[in-house]
Amino acid sequence: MIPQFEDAQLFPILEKVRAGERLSEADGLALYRSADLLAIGYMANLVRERMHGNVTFFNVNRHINPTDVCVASCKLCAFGKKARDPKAYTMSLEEVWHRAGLGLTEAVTEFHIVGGLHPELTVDWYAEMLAGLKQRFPKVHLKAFTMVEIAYFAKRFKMPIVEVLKRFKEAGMDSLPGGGAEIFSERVRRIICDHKIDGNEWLEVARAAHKMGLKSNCTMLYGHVENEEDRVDHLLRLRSLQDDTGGFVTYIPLAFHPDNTPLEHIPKTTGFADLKNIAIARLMLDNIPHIKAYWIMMTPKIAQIAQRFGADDIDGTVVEERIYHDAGAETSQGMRRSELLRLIRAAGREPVERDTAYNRVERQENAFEIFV
Ligand code: V47
Repeated sequence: MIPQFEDAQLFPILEKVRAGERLSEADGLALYRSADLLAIGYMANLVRERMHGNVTFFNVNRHINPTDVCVASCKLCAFGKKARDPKAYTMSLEEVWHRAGLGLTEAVTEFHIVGGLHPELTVDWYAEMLAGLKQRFPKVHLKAFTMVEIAYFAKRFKMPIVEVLKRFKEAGMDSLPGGGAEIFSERVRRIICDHKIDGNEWLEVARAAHKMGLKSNCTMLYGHVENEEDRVDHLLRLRSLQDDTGGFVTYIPLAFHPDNTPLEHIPKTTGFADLKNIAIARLMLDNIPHIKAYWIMMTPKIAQIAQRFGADDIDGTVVEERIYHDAGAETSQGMRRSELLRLIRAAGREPVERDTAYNRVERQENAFEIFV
């Protein structure tokens, strides 16, 4: 069957997609330059259903942000604060462990832990935080620290990156989240996150983690001052590292939220752009198993439609999100498990609760509600 495409230039890409062939840089650019969202979504959905059938994955997780104190001053960020800012916070270890336990914690399978680049917290403090969480919640997977935090710790603690990773792995870190990658283009990084590690360093920390057997996610921040070439370059660099290590589990495109950042003049992304970024990722990243439509960032409505545009994951209950809400996100800070199930089913997909490694979690529907 030949589907109706408005943009005839996409037919050669359709042939490649049908044959399971890898798409090129030129294909990536053609996709970004096309307005035929339905054609792009159709192709991404073919790939998504070939890989995951009718399933949409979600998890029951909780975000923990131990501190918002950050030595960096990234223009993209509304979360980080200077230590002298009266609104800045740093939790005590007891507070981290207490907050982790709020609500019905036996339901949670993952803690997602990221924070600012704090100038004073020590390697022992972080290791104790992880060990304390593991001791109190031995069944919960600790997905902790972006590549940017790991690189900063290495510099500040004067330890090689592999030693930092090793220390945290021994303390209980199970994997790493995908944040901090932003966009690898140096020209763009100079504008949105000057002084942060560069794209190559981000990739090298990920490589070191993967080599040690730690899996991670990966992200791309879009919708600010980047162009189509920057986005395709970013995807290809992730794909290339994945060819080497196989360590990325999930890719999450992150839409820039401008409120309360120095880049507030930039308009918010559109639903069209959000869906296109999901679909093009599914088409270009043929070696990364999962594409996540993060509902906090895209809104539950777009994340739901994204399940027909290439995404196979919608993230989880989250419970207490700060990074996007400081930047003006209007979504709620958490979602009940029953609501996730409803959204997924209404998109005609079969919801499957997963743990961080995408093993199925079996439990009785509505046997509990996790919430604070
Ligand atoms: O690293 C910061 C981005 C990331 C803004 O691995 C912003 O499963 C938009 O990485 N507007 C944190 N984006 C979120 C993240 C994430 C989220 C969900 C799941 C996973 C995962 C990872 O958010 C930061 C940065 O790239 N960010 N400020 C902002 N104003």
